[in-house]
Amino acid sequence: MLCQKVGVSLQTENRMRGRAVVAHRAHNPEVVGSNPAPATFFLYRLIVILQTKSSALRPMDNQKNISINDNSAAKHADSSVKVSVIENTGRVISSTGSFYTVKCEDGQTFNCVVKGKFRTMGIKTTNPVAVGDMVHFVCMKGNQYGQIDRIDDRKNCIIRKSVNLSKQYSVIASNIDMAYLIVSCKNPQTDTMFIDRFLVTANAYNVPCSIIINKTDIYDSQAQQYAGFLIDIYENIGYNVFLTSAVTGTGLEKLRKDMSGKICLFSGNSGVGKSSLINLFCPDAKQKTADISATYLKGKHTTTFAAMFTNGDINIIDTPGIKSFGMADFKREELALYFPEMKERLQDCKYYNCTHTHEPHCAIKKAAKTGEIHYQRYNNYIKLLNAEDMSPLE
Ligand SMILES: Nc1nc2c(ncn2[C@@H]2O[C@H](COP(=O)(O)OP(=O)(O)OP(=O)(O)O)[C@@H](O)[C@H]2O)c(=O)[nH]1
Ligand SMILES: [Mg+2]
Ligand SMILES: [Zn+2]
Repeated sequence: MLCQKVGVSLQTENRMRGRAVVAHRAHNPEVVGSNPAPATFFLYRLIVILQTKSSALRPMDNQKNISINDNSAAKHADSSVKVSVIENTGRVISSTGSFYTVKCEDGQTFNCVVKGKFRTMGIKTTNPVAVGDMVHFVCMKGNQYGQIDRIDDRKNCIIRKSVNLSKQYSVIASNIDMAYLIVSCKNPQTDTMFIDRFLVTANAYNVPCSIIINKTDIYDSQAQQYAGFLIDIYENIGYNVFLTSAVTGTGLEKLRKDMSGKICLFSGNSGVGKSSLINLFCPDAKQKTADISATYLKGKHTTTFAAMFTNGDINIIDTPGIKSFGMADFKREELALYFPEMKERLQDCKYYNCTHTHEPHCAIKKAAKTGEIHYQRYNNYIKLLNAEDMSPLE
């Protein structure tokens, strides 16, 4: 049976028989995201050999029969092997960091690994492949496992600095039509610095953003006041702000309309209700949710890897909760460009390299004084300008 599925010769199958059972278990779609069985790794290695040993993989037609019978292949399978290799493309819909689920246009999904060399191709991020990426991969006919060998150029992405590796960045997701930053005004309360760090980074990488203020059903007057404060700041500078409750359903219809036809990203602190909202929009998602900690009133980082869910014309990427959002790699001088209300006033500053801190005739400082630029945004700009994770002024 394995013979027919992957086109491996009978002689070879007999040698692999001990592993064949495991391979069949690995065919079970339930294992999406789990470690492939040893036999599967054997098959991956075969693909690598096939690729390196034969430039026979010419982009002619989709399916090829390749025969190998040489010394290096013999290390792995010492007989003539015939394998049908298929080249395929699809979108990465989940990532554990080592394994990726790729969905093709016809809806079929494949469990993929990344070709070894790929990680050392000068990509500084901790994860070369991210959810949302359009990738090319090879797999064997009838097999649900593949190996990614190329990523299409990204239209945009959300990048954040890794918590422990100061010089490394991780791509949260790519090719996003709208990133929704989910915040809460209570249990947990999201601060404006977190919001601004996210918005600035998204802006720097061309990702349009909206804000969702969730958990409105539990707001007391203080939390309601804070929600009003956030709406005042962010609607005034052009961001859409949605008020929702995953418990009562408030605001969900309006949000659903906004998400229609888009690839959406849900990001935010742990415990703000990202997965709970996704479960309502995409019931098949069945994402795990958990109560926030009673002691710290914060989330417990329930979602551990990014995954995209689809329901009709809505696609939402759920992501792990973020504690703090490290700034992406851009120069301090550029910072004001990513504050839309500052960007539109830059030409009125006297000095072209104005940092909007101490310089005379600064249009930004003036607007902050009159309240045209919200004081909280200006304060956050100053804090960010001096933040340790920003590159020094040139
Ligand atoms: N009252 C209330 N509780 C909510 C709402 N949305 C989510 N919750 C609860 O908040 C807790 C955290 O929700 P999750 O959906 O797990 O939060 P998350 O943002 O996905 O958290 P992480 O996966 O840790 O990043 C759960 O107990 C949910 O039931 C809401 O609108 N109102
Ligand atoms: Mg979650
Ligand atoms: Zn200025």
